[in-house]
Amino acid sequence: MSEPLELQCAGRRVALATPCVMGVLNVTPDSFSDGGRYLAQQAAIEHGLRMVTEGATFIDVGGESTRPGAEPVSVAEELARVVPVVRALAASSAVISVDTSKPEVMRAAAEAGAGLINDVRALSAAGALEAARDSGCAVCLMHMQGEPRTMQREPHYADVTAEVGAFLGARLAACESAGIARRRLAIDPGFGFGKNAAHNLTLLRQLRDLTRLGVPVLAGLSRKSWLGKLTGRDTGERLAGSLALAVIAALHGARIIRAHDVAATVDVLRVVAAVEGGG
Ligand code: 9MG
Repeated sequence: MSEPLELQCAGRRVALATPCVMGVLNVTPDSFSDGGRYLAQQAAIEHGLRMVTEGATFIDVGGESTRPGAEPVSVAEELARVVPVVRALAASSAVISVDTSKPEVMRAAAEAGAGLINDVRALSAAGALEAARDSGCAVCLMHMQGEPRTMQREPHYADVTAEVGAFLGARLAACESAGIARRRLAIDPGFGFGKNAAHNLTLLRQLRDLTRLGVPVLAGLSRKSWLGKLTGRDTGERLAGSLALAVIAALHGARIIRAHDVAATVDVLRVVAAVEGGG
């Protein structure tokens, strides 16, 4: 089965004939400086608008960190962080994605104008399938082994690509049974989410296998800690490595690349599209 070249995001159809960029926008306490929540949100909105001008097709707004070791936040706190930013960016030309696993946040973000739900728990929380279905948003279903607090302790697979593929296939089926049409669905192997460097490299080499599930594949590779291990670089110095991974993922079939450095990632994907398209 070949994957479709578009994604239905609430009222909008997003073309994915060539790979595009999802810009990362974190609205978490490390982004709340001395100015407090309001100023942090204003800065986040400006940053989001900058990523739109740099060519992001999606902006992924997240209010709860999913880094290894991260602690959960309450529904009320996540709503307060995320909803004003989604509402402010919804009028932009990008599709606003909300990075959440909480049904209440999915519903409020959709109400505020989000077009995509990016769930690292693949709609496994009670009520999440129904909230996503009712929202009309597209959904990205991600694979994770374990939970962010502990997922990197001892990840284990017999065959990482087969296990990730089986999980994502089952979640696609659950979404369809719940009434979420396939044209609204994308999948993500979840690089770094309960995976060591060898698992991530295998998944990247075999990414094409996941496209056979028949929906667009999203890859989040930007600045991840396993890239730090490969290159010996700190977070702020991982641009070259992140771009290399973005190019490889696109060549292996990824249609959406989740990235911090939007302008540079848009450029490399334009080059990939020109080479692959023969243009
Ligand atoms: C929220 N988030 C952090 N990393 C991610 C990744 O690799 N994929 C997706 N879909 N979301 C992510």
